[in-house]
Amino acid sequence: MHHAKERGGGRVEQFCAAMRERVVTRMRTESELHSAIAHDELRVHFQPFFSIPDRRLLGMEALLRWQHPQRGLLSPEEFIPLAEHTGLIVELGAWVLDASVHAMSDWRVAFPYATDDLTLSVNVSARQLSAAADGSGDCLHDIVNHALTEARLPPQRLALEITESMLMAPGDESEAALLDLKRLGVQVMLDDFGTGHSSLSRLSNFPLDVVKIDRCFVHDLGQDGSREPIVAAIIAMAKALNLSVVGEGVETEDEWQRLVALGCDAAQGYALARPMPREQLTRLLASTRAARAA
Ligand code: G
Ligand code: MN
Repeated sequence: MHHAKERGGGRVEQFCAAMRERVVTRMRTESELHSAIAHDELRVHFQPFFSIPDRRLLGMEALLRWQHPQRGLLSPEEFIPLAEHTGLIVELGAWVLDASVHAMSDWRVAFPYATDDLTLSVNVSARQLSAAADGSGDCLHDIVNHALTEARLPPQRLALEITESMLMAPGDESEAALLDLKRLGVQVMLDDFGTGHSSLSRLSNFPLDVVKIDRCFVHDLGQDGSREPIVAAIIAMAKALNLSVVGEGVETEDEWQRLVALGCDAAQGYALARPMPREQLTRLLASTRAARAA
Protein backbone atom coordinates (compact mmCIF):
# COMPACT_ATOMS: atom_id res chain seq x y z
CA MET A 1 0.00 0.00 0.00
CA HIS A 2 2.64 2.36 1.12
CA HIS A 3 4.55 1.73 -2.10
CA ALA A 4 1.55 2.20 -4.38
CA LYS A 5 0.67 5.49 -2.75
CA GLU A 6 4.22 6.70 -3.11
CA ARG A 7 4.29 5.77 -6.80
CA GLY A 8 0.96 7.52 -7.45
CA GLY A 9 2.07 10.67 -5.67
CA GLY A 10 5.33 10.51 -7.61
CA ARG A 11 3.47 10.57 -10.91
CA VAL A 12 1.46 13.62 -9.93
CA GLU A 13 4.60 15.31 -8.74
CA GLN A 14 6.40 14.46 -11.94
CA PHE A 15 3.53 15.90 -13.92
CA CYS A 16 3.54 19.10 -11.86
CA ALA A 17 7.30 19.40 -12.19
CA ALA A 18 7.05 19.00 -15.98
CA MET A 19 4.33 21.63 -16.17
CA ARG A 20 6.34 23.96 -13.98
CA GLU A 21 9.34 23.48 -16.21
CA ARG A 22 7.32 24.24 -19.33
CA VAL A 23 5.94 27.42 -17.81
CA VAL A 24 9.38 28.50 -16.63
CA THR A 25 10.94 27.77 -20.07
CA ARG A 26 8.18 29.74 -21.74
CA MET A 27 8.58 32.70 -19.41
CA ARG A 28 12.33 32.65 -19.84
CA THR A 29 12.01 32.45 -23.65
CA GLU A 30 9.57 35.34 -23.58
CA SER A 31 11.87 37.59 -21.58
CA GLU A 32 14.87 36.57 -23.71
CA LEU A 33 12.89 37.31 -26.85
CA HIS A 34 12.15 40.78 -25.49
CA SER A 35 15.87 41.54 -25.40
CA ALA A 36 16.85 39.61 -28.56
CA ILE A 37 16.69 42.73 -30.73
CA ALA A 38 18.75 44.84 -28.31
CA HIS A 39 21.28 42.00 -27.95
CA ASP A 40 21.63 41.71 -31.72
CA GLU A 41 20.55 38.06 -31.73
CA LEU A 42 18.07 38.22 -34.62
CA ARG A 43 19.09 37.30 -38.15
CA VAL A 44 17.31 37.35 -41.49
CA HIS A 45 17.94 34.49 -43.86
CA PHE A 46 16.86 34.68 -47.48
CA GLN A 47 15.38 31.92 -49.60
CA PRO A 48 15.46 32.54 -53.36
CA PHE A 49 12.56 31.70 -55.68
CA PHE A 50 12.89 31.02 -59.40
CA SER A 51 10.95 31.36 -62.63
CA ILE A 52 9.56 28.29 -64.39
CA PRO A 53 10.80 26.82 -66.68
CA ASP A 54 14.07 28.76 -67.03
CA ARG A 55 15.07 28.85 -63.32
CA ARG A 56 15.90 32.53 -63.42
CA LEU A 57 16.18 34.17 -59.99
CA LEU A 58 12.98 36.18 -59.36
CA GLY A 59 13.50 37.21 -55.78
CA MET A 60 13.96 36.07 -52.21
CA GLU A 61 11.82 35.56 -49.13
CA ALA A 62 13.09 37.01 -45.85
CA LEU A 63 12.94 34.43 -43.05
CA LEU A 64 13.58 35.30 -39.41
CA ARG A 65 16.07 33.30 -37.32
CA TRP A 66 17.06 33.76 -33.69
CA GLN A 67 20.68 33.17 -32.79
CA HIS A 68 20.01 32.16 -29.19
CA PRO A 69 23.09 32.47 -26.92
CA GLN A 70 22.55 28.98 -25.42
CA ARG A 71 20.16 27.16 -27.72
CA GLY A 72 21.79 27.97 -31.07
CA LEU A 73 20.02 29.06 -34.26
CA LEU A 74 16.25 28.82 -33.68
CA SER A 75 13.75 28.64 -36.53
CA PRO A 76 10.54 30.69 -36.48
CA GLU A 77 8.34 27.73 -35.44
CA GLU A 78 10.22 27.75 -32.13
CA PHE A 79 9.42 31.33 -31.18
CA ILE A 80 6.97 33.01 -33.57
CA PRO A 81 3.88 31.47 -31.91
CA LEU A 82 5.05 32.94 -28.59
CA ALA A 83 5.79 36.28 -30.26
CA GLU A 84 2.29 36.25 -31.79
CA HIS A 85 0.74 35.41 -28.45
CA THR A 86 2.52 38.17 -26.54
CA GLY A 87 2.25 40.80 -29.26
CA LEU A 88 6.03 40.99 -29.56
CA ILE A 89 5.58 39.99 -33.22
CA VAL A 90 4.80 43.61 -34.04
CA GLU A 91 8.27 44.70 -32.96
CA LEU A 92 10.01 41.64 -34.46
CA GLY A 93 8.11 42.09 -37.72
CA ALA A 94 9.17 45.72 -37.99
CA TRP A 95 12.76 44.65 -37.39
CA VAL A 96 12.62 41.99 -40.15
CA LEU A 97 11.11 44.47 -42.60
CA ASP A 98 13.74 47.05 -41.88
CA ALA A 99 16.68 44.62 -41.98
CA SER A 100 15.58 42.87 -45.18
CA VAL A 101 14.59 46.03 -47.05
CA HIS A 102 18.03 47.47 -46.26
CA ALA A 103 19.74 44.26 -47.43
CA MET A 104 17.79 44.39 -50.69
CA SER A 105 18.67 48.02 -51.16
CA ASP A 106 22.40 47.29 -50.64
CA TRP A 107 22.24 44.43 -53.17
CA ARG A 108 20.60 46.73 -55.70
CA VAL A 109 23.45 49.20 -55.33
CA ALA A 110 26.16 46.51 -55.49
CA PHE A 111 24.64 44.40 -58.30
CA PRO A 112 22.29 46.63 -60.31
CA TYR A 113 22.01 44.29 -63.31
CA ALA A 114 21.41 41.14 -61.33
CA THR A 115 18.88 42.71 -58.96
CA ASP A 116 16.91 45.32 -60.90
CA ASP A 117 13.70 43.31 -61.25
CA LEU A 118 14.03 41.06 -58.19
CA THR A 119 11.31 41.03 -55.52
CA LEU A 120 11.91 40.84 -51.79
CA SER A 121 9.07 39.11 -49.97
CA VAL A 122 8.45 39.49 -46.24
CA ASN A 123 5.96 37.55 -44.11
CA VAL A 124 3.42 39.59 -42.23
CA SER A 125 1.21 38.35 -39.40
CA ALA A 126 -2.35 39.31 -38.55
CA ARG A 127 -1.20 40.99 -35.34
CA GLN A 128 1.06 43.32 -37.36
CA LEU A 129 -1.77 44.19 -39.68
CA SER A 130 -4.14 45.13 -36.87
CA ALA A 131 -1.50 46.87 -34.74
CA ALA A 132 -1.85 50.60 -34.06
CA ALA A 133 -5.62 50.31 -34.32
CA ASP A 134 -5.28 49.86 -30.56
CA GLY A 135 -2.82 52.74 -30.28
CA SER A 136 0.22 50.51 -29.76
CA GLY A 137 2.88 52.05 -31.94
CA ASP A 138 2.93 52.69 -35.68
CA CYS A 139 0.65 50.96 -38.13
CA LEU A 140 2.13 48.59 -40.68
CA HIS A 141 1.56 51.09 -43.47
CA ASP A 142 3.81 53.64 -41.74
CA ILE A 143 6.43 51.03 -40.82
CA VAL A 144 6.62 49.78 -44.42
CA ASN A 145 6.59 53.27 -45.85
CA HIS A 146 9.35 54.39 -43.52
CA ALA A 147 11.55 51.36 -44.30
CA LEU A 148 11.10 51.80 -48.06
CA THR A 149 11.81 55.52 -47.95
CA GLU A 150 14.85 55.17 -45.76
CA ALA A 151 16.32 52.38 -47.89
CA ARG A 152 15.18 54.04 -51.14
CA LEU A 153 13.64 50.81 -52.33
CA PRO A 154 10.90 51.16 -54.97
CA PRO A 155 7.65 49.83 -53.40
CA GLN A 156 7.04 47.44 -56.34
CA ARG A 157 10.22 45.56 -55.33
CA LEU A 158 8.66 44.58 -51.99
CA ALA A 159 5.98 41.93 -51.52
CA LEU A 160 4.11 41.30 -48.29
CA GLU A 161 3.16 37.66 -47.68
CA ILE A 162 -0.16 37.30 -45.91
CA THR A 163 -2.23 34.22 -45.10
CA GLU A 164 -5.74 33.34 -46.22
CA SER A 165 -7.26 34.06 -42.82
CA MET A 166 -6.14 37.69 -43.12
CA LEU A 167 -8.36 38.11 -46.18
CA MET A 168 -11.39 36.63 -44.52
CA ALA A 169 -13.45 39.38 -43.03
CA PRO A 170 -14.55 41.96 -45.60
CA GLY A 171 -14.97 45.47 -44.29
CA ASP A 172 -12.93 44.95 -41.13
CA GLU A 173 -9.94 47.05 -40.13
CA SER A 174 -7.36 44.57 -41.44
CA GLU A 175 -8.87 44.82 -44.92
CA ALA A 176 -8.60 48.61 -44.77
CA ALA A 177 -5.00 48.27 -43.57
CA LEU A 178 -4.20 45.91 -46.47
CA LEU A 179 -5.74 48.24 -49.04
CA ASP A 180 -3.69 51.09 -47.55
CA LEU A 181 -0.54 49.03 -47.95
CA LYS A 182 -1.50 48.13 -51.49
CA ARG A 183 -1.83 51.82 -52.30
CA LEU A 184 1.83 52.27 -51.33
CA GLY A 185 2.58 50.21 -54.43
CA VAL A 186 3.85 47.02 -52.75
CA GLN A 187 2.87 43.57 -54.01
CA VAL A 188 0.75 41.23 -51.90
CA MET A 189 1.30 37.47 -51.95
CA LEU A 190 -1.11 34.92 -50.50
CA ASP A 191 1.10 32.48 -48.57
CA ASP A 192 0.46 28.77 -47.83
CA PHE A 193 -2.54 28.82 -50.17
CA GLY A 194 -4.95 25.90 -49.85
CA THR A 195 -4.47 25.21 -46.15
CA GLY A 196 -6.64 27.98 -44.72
CA HIS A 197 -10.27 28.90 -45.11
CA SER A 198 -10.31 30.88 -48.29
CA SER A 199 -13.33 32.68 -49.43
CA LEU A 200 -13.17 32.64 -53.22
CA SER A 201 -15.11 35.90 -53.35
CA ARG A 202 -12.42 37.57 -51.24
CA LEU A 203 -9.82 36.16 -53.58
CA SER A 204 -11.34 37.81 -56.60
CA ASN A 205 -12.15 41.10 -54.86
CA PHE A 206 -8.90 41.80 -53.14
CA PRO A 207 -6.03 43.21 -55.27
CA LEU A 208 -3.54 40.34 -54.86
CA ASP A 209 -0.48 39.80 -57.04
CA VAL A 210 0.74 36.29 -56.28
CA VAL A 211 -0.60 33.02 -54.86
CA LYS A 212 1.88 30.65 -53.19
CA ILE A 213 0.70 27.04 -53.29
CA ASP A 214 1.30 25.44 -49.89
CA ARG A 215 4.07 22.84 -49.86
CA CYS A 216 1.71 20.07 -48.71
CA PHE A 217 0.21 20.07 -52.23
CA VAL A 218 3.61 20.15 -53.93
CA HIS A 219 5.02 17.35 -51.78
CA ASP A 220 5.32 14.09 -53.74
CA LEU A 221 3.89 15.65 -56.87
CA GLY A 222 4.82 13.20 -59.64
CA GLN A 223 4.96 10.24 -57.19
CA ASP A 224 1.53 10.54 -55.68
CA GLY A 225 -1.06 11.61 -58.26
CA SER A 226 -3.76 12.47 -55.74
CA ARG A 227 -2.77 16.09 -55.19
CA GLU A 228 -2.05 16.95 -58.80
CA PRO A 229 -5.65 17.96 -59.65
CA ILE A 230 -5.60 20.40 -56.72
CA VAL A 231 -2.39 21.99 -57.93
CA ALA A 232 -3.73 22.15 -61.49
CA ALA A 233 -6.93 23.79 -60.21
CA ILE A 234 -5.07 26.37 -58.13
CA ILE A 235 -2.89 27.26 -61.13
CA ALA A 236 -5.94 27.54 -63.43
CA MET A 237 -7.76 29.70 -60.88
CA ALA A 238 -4.76 31.98 -60.38
CA LYS A 239 -4.36 32.43 -64.14
CA ALA A 240 -8.03 33.22 -64.56
CA LEU A 241 -7.68 35.87 -61.83
CA ASN A 242 -4.53 37.24 -63.49
CA LEU A 243 -2.35 36.28 -60.54
CA SER A 244 1.09 34.79 -60.69
CA VAL A 245 1.56 31.35 -58.98
CA VAL A 246 4.54 30.12 -56.95
CA GLY A 247 4.87 26.45 -55.91
CA GLU A 248 6.35 26.21 -52.40
CA GLY A 249 8.46 23.46 -50.89
CA VAL A 250 9.93 21.93 -54.06
CA GLU A 251 12.25 19.24 -52.69
CA THR A 252 12.78 16.98 -55.71
CA GLU A 253 13.44 17.22 -59.44
CA ASP A 254 10.18 15.29 -59.98
CA GLU A 255 8.15 17.93 -58.17
CA TRP A 256 9.85 20.67 -60.20
CA GLN A 257 9.08 18.82 -63.47
CA ARG A 258 5.38 18.46 -62.55
CA LEU A 259 5.14 22.19 -61.78
CA VAL A 260 6.74 22.90 -65.17
CA ALA A 261 4.22 20.59 -66.89
CA LEU A 262 1.29 22.16 -65.04
CA GLY A 263 2.30 25.67 -66.15
CA CYS A 264 3.18 27.08 -62.73
CA ASP A 265 4.99 30.45 -62.97
CA ALA A 266 7.62 30.09 -60.27
CA ALA A 267 8.94 27.80 -57.56
CA GLN A 268 10.69 27.86 -54.22
CA GLY A 269 12.13 25.00 -52.18
CA TYR A 270 15.12 23.12 -50.88
CA ALA A 271 15.73 21.47 -54.29
CA LEU A 272 16.31 24.93 -55.79
CA ALA A 273 17.87 26.84 -52.90
CA ARG A 274 17.73 26.70 -49.12
CA PRO A 275 17.28 29.74 -46.93
CA MET A 276 20.75 31.28 -46.61
CA PRO A 277 22.49 34.02 -44.64
CA ARG A 278 22.82 37.41 -46.28
CA GLU A 279 26.52 36.93 -47.17
CA GLN A 280 25.75 33.74 -49.06
CA LEU A 281 23.07 35.43 -51.13
CA THR A 282 25.52 38.24 -51.84
CA ARG A 283 27.88 35.63 -53.34
CA LEU A 284 25.03 34.18 -55.40
CA LEU A 285 24.20 37.63 -56.81
CA ALA A 286 27.87 38.28 -57.54
CA SER A 287 28.03 35.06 -59.59
CA THR A 288 24.76 35.93 -61.37
CA ARG A 289 26.33 39.19 -62.44
CA ALA A 290 29.42 37.37 -63.70
CA ALA A 291 27.23 34.93 -65.64
CA ARG A 292 25.26 37.75 -67.27
CA ALA A 293 28.32 39.73 -68.17
CA ALA A 294 29.95 36.66 -69.76
O1 G B 1 4.86 29.71 -44.26
P1 G B 1 6.06 29.99 -45.14
O2 G B 1 5.87 29.47 -46.53
O3 G B 1 6.46 31.46 -45.13
O4 G B 1 7.23 29.16 -44.49
C1 G B 1 8.55 29.28 -44.87
C2 G B 1 9.29 28.16 -44.17
O5 G B 1 9.35 27.03 -45.03
C3 G B 1 10.73 28.51 -43.83
O6 G B 1 10.96 28.20 -42.48
C4 G B 1 11.56 27.63 -44.75
O7 G B 1 12.76 27.22 -44.12
C5 G B 1 10.63 26.47 -45.02
N1 G B 1 10.91 25.84 -46.32
C6 G B 1 11.36 26.45 -47.43
N2 G B 1 11.52 25.57 -48.46
C7 G B 1 11.15 24.36 -47.98
C8 G B 1 11.11 23.04 -48.56
O8 G B 1 11.46 22.78 -49.72
N3 G B 1 10.66 22.04 -47.74
C9 G B 1 10.28 22.26 -46.45
N4 G B 1 9.84 21.22 -45.74
N5 G B 1 10.31 23.49 -45.88
C10 G B 1 10.74 24.53 -46.62
MN1 MN C 1 6.11 32.75 -46.64
